[in-house]
Amino acid sequence: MSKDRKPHVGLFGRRNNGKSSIVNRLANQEVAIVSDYAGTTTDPVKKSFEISGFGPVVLIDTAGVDDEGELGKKRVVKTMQAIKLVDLAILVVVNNEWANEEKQLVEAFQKQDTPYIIVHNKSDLNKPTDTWIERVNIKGCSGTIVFNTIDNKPDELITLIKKSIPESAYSTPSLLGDLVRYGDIVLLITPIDIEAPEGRLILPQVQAIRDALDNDAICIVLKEREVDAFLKKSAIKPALAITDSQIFLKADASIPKDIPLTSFSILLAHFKGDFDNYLKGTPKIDDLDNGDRVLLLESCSHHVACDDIGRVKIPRWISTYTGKNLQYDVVAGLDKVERPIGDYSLIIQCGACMITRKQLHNRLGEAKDSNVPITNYGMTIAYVQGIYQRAVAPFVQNQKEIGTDYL
Ligand SMILES: Nc1nc2c(ncn2[C@@H]2O[C@H](COP(=O)(O)OP(=O)(O)OP(=O)(O)O)[C@@H](O)[C@H]2O)c(=O)[nH]1
Ligand SMILES: [Mg+2]
Repeated sequence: MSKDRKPHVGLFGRRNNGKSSIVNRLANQEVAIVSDYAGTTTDPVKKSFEISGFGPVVLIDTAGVDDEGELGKKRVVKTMQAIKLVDLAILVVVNNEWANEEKQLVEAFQKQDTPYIIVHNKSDLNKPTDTWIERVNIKGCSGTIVFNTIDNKPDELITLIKKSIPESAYSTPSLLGDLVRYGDIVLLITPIDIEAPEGRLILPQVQAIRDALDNDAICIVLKEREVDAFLKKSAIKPALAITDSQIFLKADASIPKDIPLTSFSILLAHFKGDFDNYLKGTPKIDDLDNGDRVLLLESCSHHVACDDIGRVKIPRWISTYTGKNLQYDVVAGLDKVERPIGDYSLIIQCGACMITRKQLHNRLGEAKDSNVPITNYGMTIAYVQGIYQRAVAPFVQNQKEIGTDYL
């Protein structure tokens, strides 16, 4: 599903603040040139190594953002561009500085949705004041560290880096990556009913087609009522079938058991959702009891098909499956959830095709912190229809991870 990659961490700040010295501390060796000449590091430099207690990482050391002159300005542009490359930024500050240089960097991190931490370096010379700590620890900042590279161990910094790097930093995601190979045939079952938008396919379907082509696979797109005849007539054995979640049962009956079958929604859940948590959360449907509240999170506010599935179908299916009297709330778009998240016994997130991975993970963060079980639209539908194991199997190597006890 994804290619392993090393998380990228960038060091930013004014010249001479000790960015390169911090790189060396983290690497536990002299990988970067350090000197008291302001402007030692000129271009962004990538250093790939293993941080003890953390693992492999790519550190990007940059030129100071307060560089001057014609050449200096060019360096600053390069430094700012490097923000795009990093999964986490470390802003290195000394002497309680908090002026334009720092503010502009923070603004750029926020604009690019890049998590950042702040290191107050050279604290052996000047300690940060409480006022400074309070001032810099604004929304979006994942934490501050009082540090010096002379005699401080980097352990606390490494722990903060670990905590602040998003999961997405460890992989380059591909929707179908590990599921299909060169020349494989993928069957995409897409109902064209009244809920289908006029004259086009919906985003997850388009994304799946594109991803299959990127993986040099061959796509066959057909409606659910054509599947039986097609398989019989063509003698083609697809490597994978992907169906719209709403016709899971029909697809399950039509697609021979030796062909992996999943849904667009589960594909997306695995691609950009919190899949491991969804796997843990889905079987919690069985624990729902009379009076429990279920929250359905829809990421878009305009899609009629999702609207109906979130507001009508999923509640109906869950109620039928559990036989319990449950309360359902639907929150659309990125609207605020009015009730405290702890009021909910289960959260069901849609495929989130309209929002970014970062937005989705931010949105689910609170639920995760409050230990409220989370699942996904497609996984819920598969679960209550009794085809969950088959639907998630393509993504799960070890069957135990699926939580088959309930089956
Ligand atoms: N006292 C003290 N000096 C430090 C500390 N960290 C770095 N230095 C010194 O500060 C100077 C600049 O350090 P560098 O690591 O080169 O700083 P930099 O931010 O990479 O600088 P540029 O590459 O010029 O932007 C060097 O002389 C370091 O030895 C620290 O925590 N305390
Ligand atoms: Mg440097």
